Amino acid sequence: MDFDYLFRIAVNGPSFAGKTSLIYRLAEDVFVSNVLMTIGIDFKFAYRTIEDSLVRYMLVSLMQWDRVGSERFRNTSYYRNVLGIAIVYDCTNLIDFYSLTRDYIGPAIQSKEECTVLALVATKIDLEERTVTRAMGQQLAEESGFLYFETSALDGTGVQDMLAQIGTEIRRRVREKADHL
Ligand SMILES: Nc1nc2c(ncn2[C@@H]2O[C@H](COP(=O)(O)OP(=O)(O)OP(=O)(O)O)[C@@H](O)[C@H]2O)c(=O)[nH]1
Ligand SMILES: [Mg+2]
Repeated sequence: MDFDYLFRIAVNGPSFAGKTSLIYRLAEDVFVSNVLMTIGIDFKFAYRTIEDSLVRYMLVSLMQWDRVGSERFRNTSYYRNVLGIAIVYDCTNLIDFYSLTRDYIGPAIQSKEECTVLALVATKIDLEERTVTRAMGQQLAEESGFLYFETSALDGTGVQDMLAQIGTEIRRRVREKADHL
């Protein structure tokens, strides 16, 4: 397919957060109820228009290497040539939420490139057993300089809007940079 822009977006976050489910919702508008844990790499394309431009989003999620005990692999080279980083967390998991800064937000800030758009994404907001509130997510995002979104891959809430806003912000920054060349 012909496209005007290619925006590569890394989708990262704790194991079981819902990264793959979010990617499926974005690329195919489905919820796969028996999705398997990601082994190796997981990626799909999603196509959207921003104004008159067709954008191909390459959505990439890597296996959580920490699961196999190799801490040092966490995040390395994950963010090369990436224009957006979405850190996804499960809003019913308070323990994971408290580790986000150390494990994901900090490394993303450290290794991101100049134009990279950073986004914090709460997911599974359809679940009643939610423990991480919107205010908590918003505050963490604000402190860290991230955009903030609330989503459910299950019913689709907030998912398309998240990609549209991230894409619009990437496009703005890429253009701004081009103007300064
Ligand atoms: N209720 C609900 N469940 C979800 C949602 N998104 C994902 N899940 C479930 O949460 C579990 C983990 O989802 P995955 O998409 O595999 O999560 P992941 O972050 O890719 O997990 P790993 O690849 O193992 O790190 C699965 O049982 C999903 O069905 C959601 O929005 N709502
Ligand atoms: Mg996965």
